[in-house]
Formats: sequence, structure tokens, C-alpha cells
Amino acid sequence: MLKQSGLPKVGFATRAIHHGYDPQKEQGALTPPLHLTSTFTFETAEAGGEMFAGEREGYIYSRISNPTLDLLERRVANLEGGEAALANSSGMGAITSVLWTFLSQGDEVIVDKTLYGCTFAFMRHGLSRFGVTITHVDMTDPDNLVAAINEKTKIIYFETPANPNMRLVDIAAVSAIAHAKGVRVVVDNTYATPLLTRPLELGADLVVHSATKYLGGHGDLVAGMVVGSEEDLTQVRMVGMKDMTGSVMAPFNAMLVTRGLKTLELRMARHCETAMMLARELERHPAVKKVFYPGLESFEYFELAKRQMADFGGMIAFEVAGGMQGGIAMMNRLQLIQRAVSLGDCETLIQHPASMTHSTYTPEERQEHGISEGLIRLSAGLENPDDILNDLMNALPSPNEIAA
Ligand code: 3LM
Repeated sequence: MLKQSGLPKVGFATRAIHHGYDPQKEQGALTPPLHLTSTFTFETAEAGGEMFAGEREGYIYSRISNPTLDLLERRVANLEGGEAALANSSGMGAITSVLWTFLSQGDEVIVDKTLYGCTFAFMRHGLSRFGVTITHVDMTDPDNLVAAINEKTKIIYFETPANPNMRLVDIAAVSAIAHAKGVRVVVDNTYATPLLTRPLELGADLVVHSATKYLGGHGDLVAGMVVGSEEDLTQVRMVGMKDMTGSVMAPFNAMLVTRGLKTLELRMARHCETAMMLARELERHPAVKKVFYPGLESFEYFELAKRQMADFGGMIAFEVAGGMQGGIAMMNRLQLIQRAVSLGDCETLIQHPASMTHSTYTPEERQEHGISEGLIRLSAGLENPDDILNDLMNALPSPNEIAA
């Protein structure tokens, strides 16, 4: 695509801004047009029939494809190093479209221990109702998969870093084990973004995103993406999305995500820098019991993070002295940091997974899956770093309070 527009091999931000769009083909418009249309007219009845039969290229209906979505799909595919991509109405739409495409009754999905709450609910309470077995395996040791994979296993699915406790999984090691047994690997790359980790280059087959988060970047939309091979993506588009979930992205949202991508590299640099600073400050605060951040030397998966991530990301999880009550009280004292779920926005956001994003787990399940009741999750925003830090420090319990 870039060669087509006359550009040599160029960097991430350049591709995020230019890839797949030639203004001269759109009357010179610098910003790509927004195609707000549900359907497309056929020049002749025969032409329409041929498009339905897959014998002729062209747009049919915006649940299948749309030029505004096409551009976003080309860009995200390029940034992730995939052949093709698909734009969905939400991250859950992307995840469910992939899984409905490749699974049948009797199949098994092996998932890591920690998953985003609604992904966990979809697997545990959704797919399992249709005769699909969901098996949790601790993938932080990829060797655990060797014994777990069997003839029923069709998909291995994980997040890295995982929401909310930041566990990291070695994508290359897991992919090598899975491929030796002919199993597809699906990675949720929402936390890392293609700037920090490119799972397809490490051997994964499919990447899913909640584009609601860093890709959109401004907290003004809900969207999802899938990236992978042309062959897999055609199936996800024509089976999982078109016929099973119907979860296509709206053209207006595709325009906003395409706009968000233009500043992804810039925004991520600031998210990462601020998160690193906050993680270090939290770690040395007497009222903080433990900090989970990939860039800290104390982090369990620090070596893997250095190998697998270009930077350490904008998400931090931590535990405050006084457990859950201590954490909740701290959250309620914040003035600048917003109490809200979601992540990857300009605003710094804080939430309590056990009662919010991960309330889809029972308390016993949370314990089994490594999500402590007192865990607090923070998404470092783009405000002035000192202002975020001051708000956090003012909200944390003082040494007197901890003693009391
Ligand atoms: C959240 N997460 O606050 P959408 N994959 C990951 C995610 O974090 C999410 C999805 C998929 C949050 C949303 S909780 C009610 C709010 C790693 C979403 C799903 O369908 O676009 O929300 O993506 O952690």
C-alpha cells in the first residue's frame, strides 16, 4: 500500500498517518471521506448477483464492508504486521466474531488464567452453554500447555499484559507449542497496542483489540478490531461477523479510530513515561503493598516484558494497605483522577476490578484466577504527570493512618 502511494519503507507513526490512503483519489481531500451509507447501488442486477456470488469486487452492504472501514482495516493490519483486518462494533464484538467463526460443539478453547471480565463471562457462561469446553491453564509457564492441548483443542486465547493484574505471556513460546499441535493462537493486544507488541510477528495467528481503548484513544467511542491472515479474516468477516454477531463498526466510529491512530505513537510515549514514573512512586510509598507494572525490576515478568514489549505500557495495578477498604477510600479522595472503567484515554482513570470490570467472576473464581479483592487498576492519562502524581499522593493514606 505504501509503495502504491510512492513512499519508501517508513516508520510506525508515518504509516499510522498515511498508510492506505491517496488524497489524489479523493479529490485531493487531506482527510479521508466518511462514507455514511448503509447500502451500495449495483450498476446492473447482474453485477449485484456477481458480487453476492463472490465473482466480482465491490461494496454490497455496510455490515459486510464499507470504504471508511476499509481504510481503518488496512491501517491496523499494516501496523500489526498482518495481511488483513476487520473493524467491529466493540472489542467484545471482535472477540465473539472470532470465536464463533472457528468453534463448533465439542471443541475446546484453552485460555490463560486471567481474562478481562466480559471475555471471561463470554467463555465461561456463554460458549460453555453451546458445548464448547473452556479450560484455564497458567500460560505464564508455556510448558503447561504441552500436556493440556488435546485433539479437541481448537484455540489458545490470552491477553498480555492481562487485564487487570498485568500477567505477561510469552507469545513466541506459546505459539510454537500450539502450532506444533495445529492449534490457532488468538492474542488480545488491547493493553500493549501494536506499537509495543506485535503478536503476529511473534507467531500468533489472530490479534483482537478493544479499539475503545488506546487505538481510539479519546474515550468517545466503543469499537473493536481483528487482525490476521487474509484467509482467516475472510472467514471472520463472512461467517462470524456477517452472520453470527452482526457486530460491524459504524463508519463514523471508524473515522474516529482512524483519527486516533494518527497520534497513537505520540500518546503511547506519554502514557508509558507517566505510568513508569507513577509505578516507581507508588512502589516506594509506605501505604502501597504491591505494584504490578511491567517496567519495574520487582515485577515478576520483567525479563519477558523487556524482551516482548517495546515499552512498558500505560496500565498499572496496585494494592493499598488496608486491603479493599483502603483502596476504595483512596479512590474516593481523588480529585483529578476519574473513577471510571475503560482505559487508554487522555484522562487518568481508576477502578476497582473486583467490584467493577471483574465482577463477572465469583469471589472464589477471582481468588483462583489471581485477581485480589483489594487490587486497584489505574490507566495513566495524558494530563501533566506531576498533577496526576500529586492527586494520587494526596489520596493515599498517610503514615499515621496506616499505623492506626
Ligand atoms: C475495562 N475493557 O475497563 P469493548 N479486551 C480487553 C478489554 O479491556 C476490554 C475488552 C476486550 C474494559 C471495559 S468494563 C465494563 C469496561 C483487554 C474492555 C472489550 O467491547 O470495546 O469494551 O472491549 O477493562
